[in-house]
Amino acid sequence: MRKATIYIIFLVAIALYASCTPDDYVPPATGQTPQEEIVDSIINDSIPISGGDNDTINDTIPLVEVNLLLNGGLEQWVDPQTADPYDIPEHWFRHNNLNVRKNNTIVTEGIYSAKMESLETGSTARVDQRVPVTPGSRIRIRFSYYVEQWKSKGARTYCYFRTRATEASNISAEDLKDFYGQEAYYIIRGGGYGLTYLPHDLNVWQTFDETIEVPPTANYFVFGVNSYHGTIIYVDDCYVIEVSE
Ligand SMILES: [Ca+2]
Repeated sequence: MRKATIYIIFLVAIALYASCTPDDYVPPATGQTPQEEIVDSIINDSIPISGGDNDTINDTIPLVEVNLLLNGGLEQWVDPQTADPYDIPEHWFRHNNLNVRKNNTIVTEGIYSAKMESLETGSTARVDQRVPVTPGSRIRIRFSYYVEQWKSKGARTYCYFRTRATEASNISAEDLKDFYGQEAYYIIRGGGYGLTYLPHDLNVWQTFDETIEVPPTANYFVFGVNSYHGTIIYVDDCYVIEVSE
């Protein structure tokens, strides 16, 4: 057979193979609702892991089913009473001040968010909730925030790990810094990996999303966000998720 003929046959074979390549392949329906697909797409986003390695999380469990926080969307609030006028989000710690208010105008999930505005110097606006965690596991911390006004120290995460449920068993900041190193420590007391305070573009919803290892002695985690005097932020759509390896 002449070389030219062989060459033509070769080209035709390549063309036939290419025509069978599924460029227009459509995956079969998964049976998921659009909401579940959105949730999966959120959690399937690749996330940098604390410590600077290149691992990613590909957990397909719907986010809504693994949130360790109760009322993470800040939708349920205790109705203020004359004798108890404070806005208290259900399942979150109560703080007897007016620094945190139920808000229905600047919201990114549901119909309510928490407006955090310290009303006097030295009085921190704080939302926080304790959840049980598995020692040595990894947790993903994700929440949305909206900065309306920023001054000096602004706002940051302020979280604790505890050996037991009580405040007295908080693991010290020094021990946490030794365990994580200063850069990763800022995930739980700052604005994320390497950042002292939350990034604060004004008047836009931003997302904090970091993953961190639970110390081997910790059985509880207290998720918390602090906002300091002169700053006004809104917090909504909070998650603490135990990440499967
Ligand atoms: Ca909400």
